[in-house]
Amino acid sequence: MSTIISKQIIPVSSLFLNDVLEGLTAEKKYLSSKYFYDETGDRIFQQIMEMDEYYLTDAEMEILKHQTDALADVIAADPGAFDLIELGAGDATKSVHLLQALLNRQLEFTYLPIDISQHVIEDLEENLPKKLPALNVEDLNGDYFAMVKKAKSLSDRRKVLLFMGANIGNMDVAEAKEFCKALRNELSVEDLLIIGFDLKKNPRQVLAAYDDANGITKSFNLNLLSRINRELGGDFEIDHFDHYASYDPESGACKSYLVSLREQLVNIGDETIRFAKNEHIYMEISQKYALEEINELATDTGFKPTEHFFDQQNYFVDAVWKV
Ligand code: AVJ
Repeated sequence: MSTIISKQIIPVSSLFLNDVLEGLTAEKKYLSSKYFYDETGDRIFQQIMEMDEYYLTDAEMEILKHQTDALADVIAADPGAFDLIELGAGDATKSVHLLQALLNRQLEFTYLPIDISQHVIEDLEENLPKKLPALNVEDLNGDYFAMVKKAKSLSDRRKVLLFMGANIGNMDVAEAKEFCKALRNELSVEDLLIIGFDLKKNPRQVLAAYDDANGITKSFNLNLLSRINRELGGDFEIDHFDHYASYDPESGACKSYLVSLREQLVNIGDETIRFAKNEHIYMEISQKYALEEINELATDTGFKPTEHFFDQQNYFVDAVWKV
């Protein structure tokens, strides 16, 4: 016998369509960078991480490779079993080093990776057991908060949250504050957050990472227009848009835009969207922080910053925040 439980399923594409139309009919046009990561976007992001200009990946990799033991010490300071929840796990190439160190210590934990890319999670599901056969993995695909709540409902073990890779940079400072507050509300005293920030540095170096000579970041941004064409039946002429990146060393905001190279009409579903010549679409923020700003964010949102792990060049920091 089988029971059919009827539940309303909102297809991802209708959320995607709603968000796209909301952004492109707004007075100042914008699209959400969370939609960059379809299969093509995932591939282009891999290329970004391999670019000479994109210093972030190497910097954080150096931290995870060379300070693995110190990081593991922080996590193992509390002797109890735990859930290690990684928000935005990606392909986990960086976290693998930490996971290995935790396994070596024979700590009792389950790794729960979360990513907005379905494709990335499927990859991880297949490849992680090959790399780390002893690891207990439970995949959580979906929204960060829904998944943290779900993890809490699955077990009452203490939670160690990883939010690395400067993923928090994709929020502006106000959004980051709301996010950290909300995260804090989900956590209890024995829980831990390890969070990665890209630090303010020479403005030319920051800008180059988002305005690379080979146009990989440009194609990363343009891919979202192609994705709208593919999935929502849009008719963007990709060649009629250019990419523009800017960095403001004062605020630390690094922003990406697409610029319409001519006056043009674009159809998406039943909507027609008009672009003036040189009109821009705001695509993404990659916020950079000074250490004082990071600590302020922690204390303003109810966390206690306890340790900081830097790469040798001080490009990047993985901060440990306690509740
Ligand atoms: C994945 C959010 C860390 O902002 O540096 C890279 C995404 N965008 N190049 C970043 C990205 C353009 C990246 N994060």
